[in-house]
Amino acid sequence: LGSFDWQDPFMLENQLLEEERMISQSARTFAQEALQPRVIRAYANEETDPGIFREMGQMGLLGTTIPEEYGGLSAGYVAYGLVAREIERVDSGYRSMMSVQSSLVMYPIYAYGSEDQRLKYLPGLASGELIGCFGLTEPDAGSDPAGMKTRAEKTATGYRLTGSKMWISNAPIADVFVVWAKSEAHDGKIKGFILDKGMKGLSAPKITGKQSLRASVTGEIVMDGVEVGEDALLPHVEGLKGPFGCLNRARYGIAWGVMGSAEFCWHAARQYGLDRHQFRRPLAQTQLFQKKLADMQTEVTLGLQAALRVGRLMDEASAAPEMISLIKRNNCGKALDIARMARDMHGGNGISEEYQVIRHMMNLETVNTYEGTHDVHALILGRAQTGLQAFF
Ligand code: TGC
Ligand code: FAD
Repeated sequence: LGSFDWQDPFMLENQLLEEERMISQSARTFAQEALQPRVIRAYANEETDPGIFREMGQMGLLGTTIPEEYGGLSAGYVAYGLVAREIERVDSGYRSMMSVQSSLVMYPIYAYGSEDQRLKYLPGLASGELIGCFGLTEPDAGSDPAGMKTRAEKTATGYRLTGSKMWISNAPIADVFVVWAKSEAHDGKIKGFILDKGMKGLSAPKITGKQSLRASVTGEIVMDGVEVGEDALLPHVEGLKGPFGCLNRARYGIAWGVMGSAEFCWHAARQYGLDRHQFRRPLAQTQLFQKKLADMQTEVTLGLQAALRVGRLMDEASAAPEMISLIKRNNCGKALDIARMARDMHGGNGISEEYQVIRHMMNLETVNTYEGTHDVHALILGRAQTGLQAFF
């Protein structure tokens, strides 16, 4: 029989290719050396350092799946997931910055854009010189994006966009805005547009007072008759499958990412239990504490193995969106349970920024909600197994 590594019970490491192990290791070194030292202050002050995009770009962590000719790494989806796990081990907000740029901005420009659009935007986005955001959600259209009100009217030379987007990651510091609107020239179907910072009528006010994901800036996108040329339209997709094609990739990455956050909380709780003595023995020597650690270990191990399985299928182009809903929903929910448990196991110290578990817990409240809430993914899975639509 083999040996048992408590940190890696199913020997995930052994299931990775050499290139994947190297990308994961360099993402881990970067996250621990460049991001970990600044996250506590950034979160406390609700500050996002835009320079992080350039640092990530230099490390090759933006657009890892995009071909090298456009500045990406031409790596697979397992490698992308491993990067998300390492960044989110530090903070879900930093992973958000990376995954919006990679899956929600670079991917649609690569997959749905013209060659001119690819050449104009992708190298700058890959290096982090340009920062991107993705506008789908609106004040009155969150879980139901088909209800969006943003409109693109045809003009002589292009389109005029009017509407507003809400809860948009990176928006206040973005140079490039991928936004989705109902286009009158396309029978009211949803089309994607690329807008540039500074266009007349375009603004992105910051949303302040967030108690979650504070190291990642969030804003609105206000489009007050923004005039764009024909070259702003993403030509190769139409309908909700455009934004959903991007969300499939981002949701998949989140399923890995939250496991990084959960691993941080689990390891912190274990160490705290070994160090902290009550009733003349370490907390880790009590049955209740060990049961909680066993639950955390079990859920992280199963969640990572499931993410790896779906990643391998993504790399074979045979993953179905429902598989992604299953792991996004499960892994976010389990990570949130683990973070709440770790917070409790730290006692009073658990509410202090110094121990970091409460920051992860607060962040995971957002991650459980965005990119399709926990319940919306249940409805997607319920529809797939009953054939019955329960959204409305
Ligand atoms: P439905 O009728 O199911 O589908 C409409 C059309 O879309 C196609 N489709 C998909 N295509 C590719 N991948 C998927 N996952 C797809 N899901 C649906 C579908 O085939 C159909 O195509 P066609 O050609 O037949 O028209 O649409 P519905 O309106 O009933 O949708 C319901 C529901 C709940 C599934 C959907 O609207 C949903 O997933 N809602 C959640 C919204 C959401 O996830 N928003 C995310 C906003 S972005 C974000 O949160 C970024 S945070 C990033 C960060 O900071 O990290
Ligand atoms: P609602 O849709 O109003 O849902 C409220 C509650 O009702 C939830 O519990 C939900 O599960 C439940 N519910 C909804 N419909 C049903 C139903 N049919 N049956 C049962 N229950 C239902 N969006 C972007 O486009 N780009 C971004 O970059 C982005 N970044 C974000 C960053 C942050 C920090 C946050 C908080 C959000 C971000 N979002 C972004 C928006 C996010 O995707 C939405 O918040 C999410 O999709 C939920 O929409 P909503 O907030 O309108 O909630």
